[in-house]
Amino acid sequence: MDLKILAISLIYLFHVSASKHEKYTGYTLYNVEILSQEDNEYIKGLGDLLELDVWQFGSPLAARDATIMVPPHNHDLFTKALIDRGLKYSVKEADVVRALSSFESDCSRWSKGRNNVQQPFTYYARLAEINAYMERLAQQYPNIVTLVNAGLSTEGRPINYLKISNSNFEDPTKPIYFFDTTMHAREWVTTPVALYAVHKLVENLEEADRDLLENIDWIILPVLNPDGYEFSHTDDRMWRKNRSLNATLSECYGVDLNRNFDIFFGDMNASKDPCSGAYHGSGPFSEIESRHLRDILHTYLDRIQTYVNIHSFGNYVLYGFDNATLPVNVAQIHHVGALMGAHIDSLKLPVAYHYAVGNSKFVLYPASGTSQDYAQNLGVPFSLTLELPDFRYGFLVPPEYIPQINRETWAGIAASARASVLFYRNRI
Ligand SMILES: *[C@@H]1O[C@H](CO)[C@@H](O)[C@H](O)[C@H]1NC(C)=O
Ligand SMILES: *[C@@H]1O[C@H](CO)[C@@H](O)[C@H](O)[C@H]1NC(C)=O
Ligand SMILES: *[C@@H]1O[C@H](CO)[C@@H](O)[C@H](O)[C@H]1NC(C)=O
Ligand SMILES: CC(=O)N[C@H]1CO[C@H](CO)[C@@H](O)[C@@H]1O
Repeated sequence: MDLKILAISLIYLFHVSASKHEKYTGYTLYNVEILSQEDNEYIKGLGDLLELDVWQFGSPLAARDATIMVPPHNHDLFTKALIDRGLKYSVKEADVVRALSSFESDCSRWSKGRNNVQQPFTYYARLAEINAYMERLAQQYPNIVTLVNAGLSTEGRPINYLKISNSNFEDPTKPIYFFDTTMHAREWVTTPVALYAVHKLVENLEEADRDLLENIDWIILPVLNPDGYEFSHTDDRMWRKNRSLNATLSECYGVDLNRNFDIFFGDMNASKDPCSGAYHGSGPFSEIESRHLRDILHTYLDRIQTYVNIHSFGNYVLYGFDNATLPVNVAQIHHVGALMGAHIDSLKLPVAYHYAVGNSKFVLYPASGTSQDYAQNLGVPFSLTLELPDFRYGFLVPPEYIPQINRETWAGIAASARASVLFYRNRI
């Protein structure tokens, strides 16, 4: 390339990357010690007043801090409000732009080191690469892998999933294990986990894992929110919702898909405000993406034994219901969730939390309209939410950690899948 063109491209790249993060100038990330559910309530209340972005609520049970991003004009009000309530806090990241830039350069360094030979579960791949990988596997392993297009997103991107089965997905004696990732756009580290699971089942099935294909059919959906995911790459790394716009209501884009399901809709800690990160949408299933997920659950309901909605971050395995009523088979759900957490913990890094396992309302914070509660209420025996580790980086998990998260999470998925088989045979 001509040097002048190179220089211009570099300036352009630098400019794009700097201006992309500009909106976070002066934003700060805080840790806040949470001692009770009421403290989370208090934070939630402040959130609406002070335009906070609550990356994660705290858990009094698991002794975990909340992680909260605060805009520059509200730092003082925010810290004053914490002091008023006697909440301890610390600055986790004084300069969010710096953290974003450092994450970005980390990603490009990681990619350069890859020499174009790595598979898309080893880095933060773009949607096109993820879809290409899925297509390639479907072509290369037609006896095991079927690529299904669930439909399009609002902006017309395909929402794809893979069915993986060595019995043509037709054996009624096999349970289905279904999981999805990247429902929230900025939770990038979840999608590699899905692609790695596909890899382990299809391209790299070990002798010791043969039972996972013999005894189970799989549905794996790596990017539930493709518009939001791409937007988080091109425009705003911190985007959470989808990219829908209801111009009659508001100028703000996006719905929190995990508040949009038809269960306790709008009851607990979802937002009616279209500008909020937890906006629940104009009604249950107003969003195309949540409807696609609903339809998969309904289509395969008779055989789905376990559904897992995978998020980042916090090291939790959670289950319903968020209205403080436990499902009747809670003992079995807890057993499967605890197995999952323990298997992940057995491979965890020292810096990571141990997994906390329990009801989402009691362990963390109640939310309404989640796919977890929807699936549980629909009749999926084990419906879980898995929150992956962040190693203290929040959503900006450096790519060096991807192989670790893939490996440990796969151990948890495999263990819970094996347990599902026994319960399915006994119809629990
Ligand atoms: C987002 O929300 C809009 C409307 O609220 C919906 O029509 C659309 O299907 C959703 N999905 C995407 C990817 O925008
Ligand atoms: C937009 O909002 C209005 C008012 O709540 C609602 O009646 C309408 O169905 C919404 N449209 C979409 C596409 O969600
Ligand atoms: C909570 O929701 C579940 C599932 O819909 C329902 O069975 C239960 O009765 C509800 N509990 C309360 C207290 O409303
Ligand atoms: C701010 C808010 O809506 N908080 C609610 C969260 O959910 C709990 C449990 O239902 C309610 O008690 C809070 O009022």
